[in-house]
Order: sequence, then C-alpha cells, then structure tokens
Amino acid sequence: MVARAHLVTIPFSHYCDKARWALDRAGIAYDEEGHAPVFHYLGVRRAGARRTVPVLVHEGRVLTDSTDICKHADTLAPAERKLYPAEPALRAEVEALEDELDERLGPATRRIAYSHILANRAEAVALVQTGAPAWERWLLWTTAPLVFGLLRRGLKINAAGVERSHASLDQILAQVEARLADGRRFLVGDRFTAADLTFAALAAPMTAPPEYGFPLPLDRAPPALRAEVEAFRARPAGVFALRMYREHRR
Ligand SMILES: N[C@@H](CCC(=O)N[C@@H](CS)C(=O)NCC(=O)O)C(=O)O
Repeated sequence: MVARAHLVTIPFSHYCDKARWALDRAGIAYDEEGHAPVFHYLGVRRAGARRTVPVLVHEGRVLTDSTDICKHADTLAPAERKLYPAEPALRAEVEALEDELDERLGPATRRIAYSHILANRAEAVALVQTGAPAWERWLLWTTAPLVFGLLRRGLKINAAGVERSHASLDQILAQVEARLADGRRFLVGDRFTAADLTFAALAAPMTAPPEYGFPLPLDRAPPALRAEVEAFRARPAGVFALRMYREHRR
C-alpha cells in the first residue's frame, strides 16, 4: 500500500491544484497543510524545501515543484490514469508543453487575477485566509497591507506587468487554439495527459472551474475579473480548459 503523503500549499494557488489533481488522479491519499502567502515560507522550510508551494513530502522524498509532483504521482498511478505517455516522442511533447505552460501561463493568469483581487482589501483578505491556520488568519487582519505589498512587488503586479501578462496570455491561448483547431480532444495524442492537466489548472484563475480544488465562486469575484473570466470561458481554449476539469478532475 502507498504511504499517505503530506502536501504543503497556498490552498487557492493554481500550481497547488495542479499537484492535488495529479495526486487525486493517481489515488495517492494526502494531508494538506495550507498557508496564506508569505506565511507559507514557514511551512515550506519546515518541510525541507526552499521557497514555493506546492511541496510534497512522500516516501522519504521532498518534491518542490508541481511538475516533479506530477511525475512522482505518475510512477504510482494505475496504467489507465497515467499522465505521461510511454511513447518517447509523445512524452517529450507533453513535457515540453508542460514546462512552457508552467513558465508562461501560470505567472500570467496569476498576475492578472491578483491585480483585480488585490484592489478590494476585504475580499483579498478573505481569499488568503481560507484554509490557513487560525494564527495566520488572525495576524492577517493587521499584516495584510504588508503581505499584499510584498505580493505586488514580488509578482510585479503593476500596470506594465499586467499588460505584459495579457500579451503573453493571448499568445499562449492562440497557440493552444491552433492545436485544438483540427478538432482534437486533447492537446497531445488521443488521451488526457499532463499537458491538458497543466493547461486547465494554470488557466483556472481566469476560468474559475466549478471543480477546482478550492472554492472560486464567480459571483463573488470583482466585476472586472468576472468580465475577463467570461471572455476567457467563451474562447475555444476556455471551453477546453473547463471541459478538462469537468471530465477529468474528479
Ligand atoms: N515552478 C513552480 C512554481 C510554483 C509557484 O510559483 N508557487 C507560488 C504560489 S502560486 C509560490 O509559492 N510563490 C512564492 C514565492 O515565489 O516566493 C511549480 O510548478 O511548483
């Protein structure tokens, strides 16, 4: 039997839902240790990692990147639930697309979504408090301006950064839509892979899928973010991302 795993997260983070999805799909049971941003450094350090979440501690290993977690989960997944094709050329294509999406899509959707969310202090506090320990939730009432300031600086959430992210998001979505234009059901090959999972998870801040592993109620989102989500959802890439969640997340 596979041992229970421990996953350190910022619960609403899309890289964390990428990891949860891979673990759920592989049937690996885990405890989740959620933290608010910035406070997460303590949990990450305690787990033996350096800086970012998700961090998975399992079978004596500490995995510090969502892609490493997907690959680890895959080694324990039953054949019909594997995320990486056995065929080397297809596997290489999946891995290249996953890396590109990790590096470009994840930061872009995060920056755009945060730029809207941080504009409303109370809503932003409620979001970062959800799933965090009581003492972090309590401290956030007074430290939120500092935490949000660090996030703005660290993630370059400013007008120029948001504009760059919109441009890079448009490019990525055009690339994905070019792949989907021939009517294929998945980004690579004829089965659900890590490329589909990564695209859907990292698009989630701007598609708000109902099956996301953290509540993202669209009716509570700031109107400007809601408008962007609705526009994204209407595009072929948005329809695809929502379908991946609907058909493969649970
Ligand atoms: N390449 C990493 C990126 C993860 C990532 O950017 N995590 C963010 C949360 S969405 C984080 O922990 N940021 C904290 C920091 O950069 O200090 C992965 O795929 O796991």
